Amino acid sequence: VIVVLSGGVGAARFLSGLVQVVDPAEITAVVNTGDDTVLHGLHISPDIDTVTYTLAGAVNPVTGWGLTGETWAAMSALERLGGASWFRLGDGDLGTHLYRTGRLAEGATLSEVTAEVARAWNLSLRIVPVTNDRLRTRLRLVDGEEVEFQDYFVRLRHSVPVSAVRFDGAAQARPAPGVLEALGEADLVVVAPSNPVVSIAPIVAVPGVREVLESRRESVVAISPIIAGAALKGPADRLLTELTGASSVTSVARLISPWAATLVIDVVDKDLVGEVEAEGVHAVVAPTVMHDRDASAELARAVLAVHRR
Ligand code: FO1
Repeated sequence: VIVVLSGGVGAARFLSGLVQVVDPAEITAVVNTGDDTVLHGLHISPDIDTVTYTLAGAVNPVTGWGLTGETWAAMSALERLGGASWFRLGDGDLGTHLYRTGRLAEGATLSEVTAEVARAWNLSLRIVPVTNDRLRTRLRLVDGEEVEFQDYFVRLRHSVPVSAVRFDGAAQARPAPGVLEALGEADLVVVAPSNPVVSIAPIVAVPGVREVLESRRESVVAISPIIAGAALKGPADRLLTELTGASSVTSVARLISPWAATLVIDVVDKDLVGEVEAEGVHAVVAPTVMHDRDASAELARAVLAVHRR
């Protein structure tokens, strides 16, 4: 069994490669819920939906989130009424949020709802939220204001300086059923090329997760989301610079070193192998840019080869 610690778009693309080279029934994605939000009274789980829609072949290929061929009638109606429309919810996507919100109100857990949605899309990999309890990534801006993740990411277009990040609720959160067991028993734990500060860190902040990773550090392989100092998508480079002083594969290595033995870095960063290894992390060089499903499968093969080494 392979467990993949997952954020949104980068993780979804990696998983779309992994399912081509490993039986999906052998894969468990443990997904960040720190980006979850409530808007219009609806519970939205962007990373879970991005992973689900991508593996279903239904994701919008341009944005990497939301459904392909989406229509926007509900958003137009909302705009007419003066409702909040900065977070774009397509008509089909809204169906997912209505279903999730309704099921949670009936008393179902987020893991149950996530499994139901995955089944409806005929997926055979397991998609599990890291926790069924409330977990919210919050960012302190340099002007002192603290905002929730989607406010930072979408409303403020992740273009404002951040002085600190915290994971509200993490200390009280219990791992979702099966998460610690899957991590403890997996042949391999892959850390997807997701933002280490706001996608992977909240997963590791859930009590018990870090401990089990530390205890199995040799089986944990991370993929750097930073290539030549920059993130392909989102604010990982910016946040790493603001919060750790530098954005490079070396800063990623420093963050994961306590609980991951190996970091896969892109070929363009091959000269940084020594720096990464000085952080106590074994560096493996491979093409990591997932242009298409074939490139994703190639990266998945490279990660599996590290493990079989
Ligand atoms: N990202 C945006 O940049 N703008 C949006 O309006 C937006 C809407 C949205 C709706 C549903 C969903 O599942 C994701 C959505 N995202 C949007 C992406 C999301 O904010 C981020 O990709 C993740 O939270 C970061 O991992």
